[in-house]
Amino acid sequence: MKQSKKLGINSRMIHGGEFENPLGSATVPIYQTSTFIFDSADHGAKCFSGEDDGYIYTRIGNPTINALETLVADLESGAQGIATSSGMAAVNTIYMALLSKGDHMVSSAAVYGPSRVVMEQHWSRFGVESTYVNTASIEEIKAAIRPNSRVLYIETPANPTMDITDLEACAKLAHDHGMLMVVDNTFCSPYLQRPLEMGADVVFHSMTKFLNGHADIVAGMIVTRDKALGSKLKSMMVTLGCNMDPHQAYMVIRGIRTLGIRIERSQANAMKIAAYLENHPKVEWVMYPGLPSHPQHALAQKQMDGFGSMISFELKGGLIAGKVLMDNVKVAILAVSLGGVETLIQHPASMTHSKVSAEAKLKAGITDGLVRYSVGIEDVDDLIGDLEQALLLV
Ligand code: LCS
Repeated sequence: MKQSKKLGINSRMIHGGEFENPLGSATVPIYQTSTFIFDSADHGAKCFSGEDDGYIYTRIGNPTINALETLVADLESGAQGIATSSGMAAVNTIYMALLSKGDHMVSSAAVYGPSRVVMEQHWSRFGVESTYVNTASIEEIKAAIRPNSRVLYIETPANPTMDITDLEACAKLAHDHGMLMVVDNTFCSPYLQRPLEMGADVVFHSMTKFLNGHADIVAGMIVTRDKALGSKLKSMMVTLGCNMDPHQAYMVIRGIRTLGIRIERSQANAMKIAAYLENHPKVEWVMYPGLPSHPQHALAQKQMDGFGSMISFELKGGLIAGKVLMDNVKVAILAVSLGGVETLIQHPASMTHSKVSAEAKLKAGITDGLVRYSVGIEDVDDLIGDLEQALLLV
């Protein structure tokens, strides 16, 4: 939709995304095809040379996928969207495009486990170095920067600690040192936080989470602030072959239509649940950016448009008590993933972050007793009642 920039974010989530629509379909059609017919041999050659922007082959481009890419790029205030088969496909496309042998990356210590493990165990085999620090401290980041540092990789709020990093300050620091800043915006979605507007160069998502929102698809998206970087990442994605499928793209477009109302509902629930947990005598601590007790509550207020729906907490009885809780909730589902309409509970130390070394987990604040709770859109009284009955058994 041409004038979409002028509309508010809720309207753009419904009417945004560019696609040709000769038949007047109210929704984006699914072009379930691997390849596209050329008008002539000359036309095919022109498509490959770039003289003609016609579609060639779905790994390279597809109208349904393009509709999603233009939609998310618009929501993130970016120049180009690159859809990927999963969030991890986005992570690896970024690492491969932006880092070479001998380069160094500085990253948040608390990040989604595999984003760190793949760098430390695999990209290191190809000579890429990395240092993991508490990015809530600008001083720690500064101290980690080396002459060969090329990328500052930030996850905020961080999975699963809920630490918040100052995006504007980090973008300035990265650029002062000739580095690119990459932000994993999965926990917020563009509805709550737009890192490109704060100076980031690349933002990406596991769209498996909030953007799709219904726990039925695995998908990823990279968005760049400028076109040249977008072309570089796009050609890497095409070469790696970690493209999205058209049906996947359709599902995410459908999910995004309700992103605003889902987030409003789930974060209102989360605020009440975080306050309930904080006041519960069996709870040791709660980390939720909306609580005044969160160490970066003021920063969260400044750079986020809401506090989201992810909570981490620890019970006074530590891991044993946490396991009793997880085994006894009946409305929340015991499963990994997050950001869906259904409330999920999981144990990062033994599940999503199990492959991160014990030492690294400790340093990043991922304690054995930490329980992660992704709040859905159920009736909040049912969720609190569910926690209440399970906490009685602890
Ligand atoms: N980034 C973040 C912040 C994530 O939470 C995840 C997945 C990814 C990237 C990778 O995305 P995927 O390939 O799964 O689409 N996070 C998960 C989690 O916390 N539980 O299960 C998956």
